[in-house]
Amino acid sequence: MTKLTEQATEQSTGSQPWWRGAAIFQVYPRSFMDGDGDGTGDVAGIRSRLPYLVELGVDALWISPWYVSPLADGGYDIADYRDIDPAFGTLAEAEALIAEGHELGLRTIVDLVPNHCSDQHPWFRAALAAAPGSPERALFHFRPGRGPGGDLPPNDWQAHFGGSAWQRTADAEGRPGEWYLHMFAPEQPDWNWDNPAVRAEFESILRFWLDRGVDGFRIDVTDHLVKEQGLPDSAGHHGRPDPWRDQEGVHEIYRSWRAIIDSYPGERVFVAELWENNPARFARYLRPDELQTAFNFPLLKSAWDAAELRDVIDDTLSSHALVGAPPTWVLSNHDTTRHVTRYGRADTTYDFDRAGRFGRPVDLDLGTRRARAAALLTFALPGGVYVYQGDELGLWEVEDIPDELRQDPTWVRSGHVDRGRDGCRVPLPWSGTERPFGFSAGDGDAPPWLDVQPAAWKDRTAAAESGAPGSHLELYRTGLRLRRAEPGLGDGPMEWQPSAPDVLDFTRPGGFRCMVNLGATPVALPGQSELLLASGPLDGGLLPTDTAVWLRRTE
Ligand code: TEU
Repeated sequence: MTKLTEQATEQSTGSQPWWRGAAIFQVYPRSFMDGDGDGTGDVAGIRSRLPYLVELGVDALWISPWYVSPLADGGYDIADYRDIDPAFGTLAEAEALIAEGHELGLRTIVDLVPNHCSDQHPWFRAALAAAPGSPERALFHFRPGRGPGGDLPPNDWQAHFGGSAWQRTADAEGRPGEWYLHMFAPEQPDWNWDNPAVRAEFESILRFWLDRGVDGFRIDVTDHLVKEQGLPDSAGHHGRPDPWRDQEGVHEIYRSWRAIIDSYPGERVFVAELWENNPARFARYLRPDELQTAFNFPLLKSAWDAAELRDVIDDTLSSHALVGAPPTWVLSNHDTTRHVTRYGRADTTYDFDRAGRFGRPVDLDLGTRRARAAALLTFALPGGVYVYQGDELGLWEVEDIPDELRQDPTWVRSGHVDRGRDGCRVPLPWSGTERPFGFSAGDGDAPPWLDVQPAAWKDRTAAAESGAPGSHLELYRTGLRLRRAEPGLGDGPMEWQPSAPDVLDFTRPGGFRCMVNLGATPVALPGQSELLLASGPLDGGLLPTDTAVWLRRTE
């Protein structure tokens, strides 16, 4: 492993920036590793596992929010953007983590949440205490209500977590007053990005973390910051972007951020979280003077179906090619059903309304086999790749969480219809045969904050899988190591090979070839090729169903 200083020297001699082909590991801090035994994952826990991430073979970690937060939305409700929540540790520990990562050749990307803050943020507390029309309220979107007595929300926008996107305020005597906008939970008021003070504050927050050595920012709901002037109803809004997202003005913000990040040494990067289906609209965020990369969802949303995956891959390549940005590939994250479970159901498409899918039969062996093949597929595709914590262990969604333990606000906000995202946020199993499987170290012995690990995870701990031939973890380690060593992988071209309709078959430079069989019957492997890696057992010269191989041409 080379230190980052040495890598920077190599890069300055002409190779591509690291982020064009990086493997990035997502840490959800609450559930990654608890270093002090209080049952909540923390910065000390992440630091203790940096060697694990080095051995896994990733280039960077992206850390979901670790800032001061009441955790009304798992940390995506920030009360202080410049400090670490005491439950997670201290700012000094965060700085130490960034520095230790660099020593080990690992970069750190932090999560920036600029669309909204926490209702406990001092600026929002001040806004609530101030009068309508005050400068304090102008930092957010406060409006009088409609209808008699202002009893109706100012417009018809719906919050993503359910219900109206507006919350009514009350004064000290309990008299109802203005409403404020929250596109997510009521505890997450939206900032008013038309206000120069908000822009200045976030530029300062960017510099705060850049000064502490972070290598980049993942930007939460990238397209939401600017709202359409006048906050019009969404009904009858046909033919234009939704009034709460993808407004022209958002691009100016990202151009100014890009100038800031480029003024710092090293190759620092933005990652845009973008749920945008229109390829041309999507690409606009990745123009050369805006954000360098996006966290890209189409593959995650695609069924386990060769034709659909081929289309998604082609569309992803062409939308990124419009602006010369590197594609990225994602199978799971902290908001979505773990893909071992998704691929183990009869219907493998992603379900936005997860309520409909919950509790349907899952064949975990099938899902695991497909997840292994999908890992080799994503590692072989052009561009960057994301690994969500636990993907590398083959963890599945925990669907049998007792209702009273559910923490995700979507559960309550949806009127107990959407069972939420807790099932992919269960504390990781590290070692041992008993729950909590080494999740907590240190003096404390508190149970995990979400104490629902399945007993069967005794076979899915990092310790159990480490060194075990054929384990999920060893497949990831070998795959990521080969990916790094293969000059044709990461950023660069790919070429589809003629194949049966249910087979994905493509080559990369240097004689590298990836084949994935999604059909019902085994297919013949090509001659004159050396086997580099297989996601599962091969059947002589045949590639079985739901299996992927990496090959190299030998002629
Ligand atoms: O998610 C953005 C987002 O659009 C999600 O609401 C997504 O559609 C949903 O979770 C799918 O199930 C980001 C964060 O990743 C998420 O954790 C936060 O809750 C949300 O923003 C608000 O900050």
